[in-house]
Amino acid sequence: MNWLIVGHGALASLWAHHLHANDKSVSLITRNANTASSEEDFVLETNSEQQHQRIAAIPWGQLDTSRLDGAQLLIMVKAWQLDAVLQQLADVLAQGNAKPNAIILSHNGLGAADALVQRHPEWPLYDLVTTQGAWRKSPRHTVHAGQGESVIGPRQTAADNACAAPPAWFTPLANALPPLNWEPDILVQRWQKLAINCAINPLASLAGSSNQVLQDSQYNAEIQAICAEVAAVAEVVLGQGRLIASELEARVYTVITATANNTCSMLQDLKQGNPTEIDYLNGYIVQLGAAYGIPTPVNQRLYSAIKALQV
Ligand code: KPL
Repeated sequence: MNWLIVGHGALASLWAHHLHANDKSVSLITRNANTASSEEDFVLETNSEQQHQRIAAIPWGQLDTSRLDGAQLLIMVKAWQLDAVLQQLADVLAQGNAKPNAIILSHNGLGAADALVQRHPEWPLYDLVTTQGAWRKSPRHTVHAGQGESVIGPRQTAADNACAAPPAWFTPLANALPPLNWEPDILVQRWQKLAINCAINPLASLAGSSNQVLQDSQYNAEIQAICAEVAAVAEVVLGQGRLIASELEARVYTVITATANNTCSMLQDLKQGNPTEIDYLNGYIVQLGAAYGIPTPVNQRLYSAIKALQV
């Protein structure tokens, strides 16, 4: 089974490491268009223990269609990068008859590359939602700082009936980095993760601290309000009773505890001077709220505060 991992962030490296350590054929697809394929030394640090692995790195320019045929692509890029990456993939796929087994997308937020995805109903698309917490000490050194959990399922819209059984590649992926569960109704899980990120990412980023800071009771009211606003918007988009504000809140606190030592991805982005995913998180809620006449003042305030920090 051939796994191709697209992404340069901590989570892409984390999954590449775990698949490789489980004897899977894994290659990282790199940004550089014209350099040669090579094997590179990557370090994964878990509980202060370092594990070194040599993982194949293939530049996009060298990615011929034969490598894509029957492969599982795990695309772990930022929400704002997804459109360009999927366009690049569409261009490579258009050069031949290659059919990937699976194109698995994993990023924070909702709404990324929706228009492009709709133009490719033939793609075998899946969404992976994870609360694993990881950060990069350097481009090839990743720290696994928070033991989260993951779910994966077929991409679908609110109108679809989700009933698909897990494909053959699911078990090897689940064994590589557990816990990973199969979830036919992945859309509702994406919304739950959206609420988690709408709360943790901007609040921890504005505090300039690891997720632990949100265990302080001074954040309770804001976390409650964020979850209530997300649930109100979700009620219109997903239907009544699919997201319950109090359950979202409980999940936020579970993830805060599990990832207390992690620096959230938004704060990592801000520290590195990169764009954040705020448009696909609180920005997405504000946009839908405006479209459906649902007030979202707390998400709006956090959205504006993070936008003001972005270079
Ligand atoms: O998804 C995350 C992120 O940082 O983006 C969490 C789960 C909140 C971990 O920090």
